[in-house]
Order: sequence, then C-alpha cells, then structure tokens
Amino acid sequence: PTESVIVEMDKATGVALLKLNIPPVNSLSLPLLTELAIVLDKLEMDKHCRGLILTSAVPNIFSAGLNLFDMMDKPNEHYSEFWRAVQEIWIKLYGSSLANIAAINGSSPAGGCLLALCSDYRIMANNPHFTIGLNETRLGIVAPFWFKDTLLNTVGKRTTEISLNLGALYSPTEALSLHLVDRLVPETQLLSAATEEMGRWLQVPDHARQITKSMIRKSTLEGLLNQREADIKNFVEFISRDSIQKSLQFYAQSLQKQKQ
Ligand code: CO8
Repeated sequence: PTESVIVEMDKATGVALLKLNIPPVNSLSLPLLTELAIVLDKLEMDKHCRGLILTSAVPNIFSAGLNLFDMMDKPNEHYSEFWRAVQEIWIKLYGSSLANIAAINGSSPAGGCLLALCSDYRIMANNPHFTIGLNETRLGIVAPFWFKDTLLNTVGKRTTEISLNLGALYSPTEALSLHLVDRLVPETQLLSAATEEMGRWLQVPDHARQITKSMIRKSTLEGLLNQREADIKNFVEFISRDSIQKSLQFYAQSLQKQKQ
C-alpha cells in the first residue's frame, strides 16, 4: 500500500522531509491526522532530528484542508473524535521543538493554510494558479479562535480581520505582500530553497532556538490547551446544526459542479 505520509530523513543534516500523499487533494481526514500525529511524535523523539520540511507529494495541492466528509452527516462522537485529532496536530506542529519550514507546492486553503502557518518559515512556489488563506467563512463556517490566533501571530490584526471576514484566498504574490508567506521561488527550486533556508535555522544552537520559539508561542498554545474539551464541545454543537450541515453540503456540491 502507498504511504499517506512519506518521510525522508537526511541523516547527515538531521532534516526530515515530510510529504503528504493522499491524492487527489491531501484533505485532512481522521486516519490521515492520526497517522500524522504518530509520525510527528517519532520525529520529535528522534535525537538526531533537528528540522522538518513540510510539503506535498500531490502535484499542485499542498492540502485542501480538513476533509469535508468528516464534518458531514456523522454522529456527534465522530465529530468529537475528529476535532480532537485536528487539535492534536495543531498542538504538535505549532508547539514543535524542531525547526519547521513549509515548502508550499500548491494550493493551501483553510486547514491546509493552518498547517503551513504552524511552520517557522514559509516558502511558496510562485505559481499564480495556487491560492492560500483561511477561507472558512466562504463555507458558512467559522475558523476557531486558535486558527485565528495562529494567523494573527503571523500577519497582524488588520490583515487577520480582513482575510478572516472575507474568507480570502490569496495568490502567492498577495500572500507574500501580506507576510502570510515569507518567500516565493520558482516551483522547481522550492525544495532546494527550503533546504537552504533550513541551514540558516540550524546554525542556531537548538536549545536557544527552542526556548525562543516556546517563549513566543506558549501563550497561544495555552489558549487551547486550557480549554480543549470546551473547544470540542463547541465544535460539535456548531457543526451538527442543520443550517451548518446545509452550508457544507451546498459547498461540497459546488466543488463537484465546478468540474462539470
Ligand atoms: N475535503 C474532502 N474532499 C475534498 C476537499 C476537502 N477539503 N477538497 C476537495 N475535495 C474533493 C473534491 O470534492 C473532488 O472530489 P471528486 O473527485 O469526488 O469530485 C476532489 O477532491 C478533487 O477536487 P477538485 O476537483 O476541486 O480539485 P482541484 O484540483 O480543481 O482543486 C482545491 C483543488 C483548490 C483544493 C479545491 O478542491 C478546493 O478548493 N477544495 C476545497 C478546499 C476548502 O475549502 N477546504 C476547507 C475545508 S474546512 C477547513 O479546513 C477548516 C474548517 C474549520 C472548522 C471550523 C468549524 C467550526
């Protein structure tokens, strides 16, 4: 069977290249989130691993975000398990002690954008067909406070206000100008640019970089850690509403229609 999370470890540098590999769109389903959590734990515990480059093995798509079908027409127990798994990935990635660079080689809406925002540095392929952003409101749903905080910490309050309210998806050039991503490179140079950038991060002694990272991100992480159960309850209550289910169904159908 093909692996859904491919990890290539460079033993010489201690840098792991992690590729999401769930065609067609790397949507974050419960099984994928569960596997990703195991992989991230292993890397975190590996004494030789210092850095993580996050990318996609699927052409033109970094990640389509959360799997819509995990949020549709399911019992509340499923919503609650799914949401706990989403929280877990954010806690692990945003709180990772590894230097983490996102090599964004395709579109990256919603949960896909969140994954990239967890990295320390984002490099995106400069292809005008790719888009990135937290577009939740366009689906009639609301990005939770910790999605908002992650964006806020990256781009500031005014850009967060505009982009979350509008559910805006940005081209690479726009994303760069808003500091949603840090650098654009031609698609063919993405991985070499990410590897080179990683070199810069690994020049800093790990302990100093890790303590600094934690100092900057700790209070944001605690925001969720202190109320995980309430956040799950809130999600389940919201997503199981008839009106929200209708919005999601409408959106899922519109994705299908675009193809016809
Ligand atoms: N989940 C499940 N299936 C998906 C998803 C998804 N997120 N995105 C696309 N698919 C499916 C499509 O339905 C399609 O299925 P099929 O082949 O059966 O028709 C297949 O994947 C391929 O999709 P496209 O034909 O659209 O592929 P393109 O290459 O043309 O486009 C895109 C790729 C740009 C990724 C496009 O599919 C897209 O825009 N997808 C939707 C992305 C999106 O809006 N995701 C939001 C998910 S919500 C989220 O992540 C955070 C939620 C926070 C919850 C808060 C609640 C309180």
